[in-house]
Amino acid sequence: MRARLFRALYRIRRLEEEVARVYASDRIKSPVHLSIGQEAVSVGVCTALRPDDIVFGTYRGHALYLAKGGDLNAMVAELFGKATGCTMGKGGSMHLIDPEAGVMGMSAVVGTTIANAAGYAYALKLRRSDSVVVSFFGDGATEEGVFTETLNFAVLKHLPVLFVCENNGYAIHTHQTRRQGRADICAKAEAFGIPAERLDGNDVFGLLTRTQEVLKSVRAGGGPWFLEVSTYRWREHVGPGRDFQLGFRAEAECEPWIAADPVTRLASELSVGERAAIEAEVEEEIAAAFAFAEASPFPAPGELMTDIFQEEPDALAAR
Ligand SMILES: Cc1ncc(C[n+]2csc(CCOP(=O)(O)OP(=O)(O)O)c2C)c(N)n1
Ligand SMILES: [Mg+2]
Repeated sequence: MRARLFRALYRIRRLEEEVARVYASDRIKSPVHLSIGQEAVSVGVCTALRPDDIVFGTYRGHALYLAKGGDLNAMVAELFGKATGCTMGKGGSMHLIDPEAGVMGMSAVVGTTIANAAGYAYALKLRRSDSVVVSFFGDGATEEGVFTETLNFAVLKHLPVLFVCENNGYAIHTHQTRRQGRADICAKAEAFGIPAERLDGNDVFGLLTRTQEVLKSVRAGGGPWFLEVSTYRWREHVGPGRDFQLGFRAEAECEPWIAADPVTRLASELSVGERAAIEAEVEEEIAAAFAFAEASPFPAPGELMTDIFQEEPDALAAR
């Protein structure tokens, strides 16, 4: 399991470092919200999921997409705006989707996919499926009305949904304590009658184990559960660089998170040979994905207006 978790973490870290490196070349056609520093949240939780379980995420979704098994080539091609991308080059980094892997979508609009996740969970329940849905969102999203409305609906309908709040302390440049009168996100969930607990986002084993335990209850019809996972964003809110020079947070605040980085920690716990083999495989896979994206065509001009909205059934039938 250690090698598997290291591989998943290292793969996401290196992919995003490559995205950051290539970004200046303008090959990447959409804004990028990097998860560097936050990878263990997606990896810990998703490693506990079955392939037929479903996830919904946010514009900061590279880690989630890859941790749940989303196709790497289609992701990089999507960032390049190519026709081979996971939304045919029309969604970019903020709208990754891979239905076959159970990655049902991400959105640039803060909070929206929380309700989408509950809707999907409602459908699963009506179909008597024992798959579960995991809804990932940030601490800022808990200030949106849709968050509270969805929690209330989920608990009333006893939905098979796990809410995972990736609390990185900030919404863009504003700290949680300057945005929330009571900076206690678990308390918000508990107020609706949902069991909630706070976990360490650098403890990938702890996240995996606790998610496995919690999902037993969610899968068995026990209703929603809530995890608030403490984590930290190392880079700027959007873009490839750092933002400590802006003055809204001190670089010293990041240092303990870097010191506890699970990518480095797990690497040091593997044998030299095992680590080198994993790293070489991952580097090859990432290089191949960038080459695939580079070689892929842009969508044809005639594709400009296709696949951009769901037509009404009547309009489809009239064709
Ligand atoms: C409905 C809505 N309001 C505001 C924004 C602008 N916005 C983009 S990201 C963001 C911060 C969200 O912070 P958080 O939920 O903590 O996620 P993080 O970026 O930290 O991962 C805001 C306010 C938006 N995209 N959508
Ligand atoms: Mg945040």
